[in-house]
Amino acid sequence: MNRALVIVDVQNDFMPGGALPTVRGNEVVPVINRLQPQFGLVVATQDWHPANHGSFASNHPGRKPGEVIDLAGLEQILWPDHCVQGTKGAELHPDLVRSRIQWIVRKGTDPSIDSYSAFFDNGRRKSTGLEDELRKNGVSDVYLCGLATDYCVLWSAGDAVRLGFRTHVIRDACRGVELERGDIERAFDEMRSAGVDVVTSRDLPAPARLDDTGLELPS
Ligand code: VGL
Ligand code: ZN
Repeated sequence: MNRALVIVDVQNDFMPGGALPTVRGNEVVPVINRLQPQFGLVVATQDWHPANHGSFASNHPGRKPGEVIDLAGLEQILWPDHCVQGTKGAELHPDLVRSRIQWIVRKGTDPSIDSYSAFFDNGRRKSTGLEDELRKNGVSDVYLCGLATDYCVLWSAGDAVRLGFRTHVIRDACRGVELERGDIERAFDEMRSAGVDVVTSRDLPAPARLDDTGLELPS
C-alpha cells in the first residue's frame, strides 16, 4: 500500500472570520501538521477563483449567498466572494506546514463552473491532474482532510472512490460550513454509504517506513 495525504482547501477564507467560514476550521491545522510526517506523499488543494467566478453571488445581480441557480447547466449554490486568486484569503493558513507538500492543485479557475472536488470540476468535464499525480506515485490509499467537510472534502472523497482508490477521510482533521444544521454529519453518512472509510487521526495505521525518496518500504 502506498498512501497519500490530500489536504483540501486549508485557506484563510475558510477560517472563522474569513469570507466563507467553516465551523472552527482553524482547529484542523495542528492535526494536519501532526499527520503530515506519516505520509510519503502529501499534496494540497487550493480553491483559486477569478473575481468574475460564476459561484459568487456578487456576479449575479439581485442574488444572495445561499441561493441556488443554474450555472451553465449545473445546480450551483451561490457563495460570498472567496479565495480570489492572489488575495490573502486564498492563501493557505499561515501555520500549515509547507515543507512536505509536494504539489498544490489549484481548482475553480474557470468562471463558468465550480470545482469542489480535488479531482474534477463539478461537471466532471476537466480533470485537475491529481489522479495522474497519484497514479504516477503508485498510490493505492487516499487519506483526505481539510475544508469543507460538506463540500470539497465530500466531493473529493466521492471521486476518489469512483476512481478506485481506497479512500479514507480523517474526520477530526476536517471541518464543515454547516449551511443547514446537520450538513456535516450527513456528509459523513454519505461518504460512508459511498464506501469511504471514515477514521480519526488516532486510528491511523502506523506509518510505513519510508526510503530516502519518500517511497514506502515493504513491511
Ligand atoms: C468550498 C464552497 C465553495 C470548499 C469551496 O472548499 O469546501 N466550498 N468553494
Ligand atoms: Zn469556492
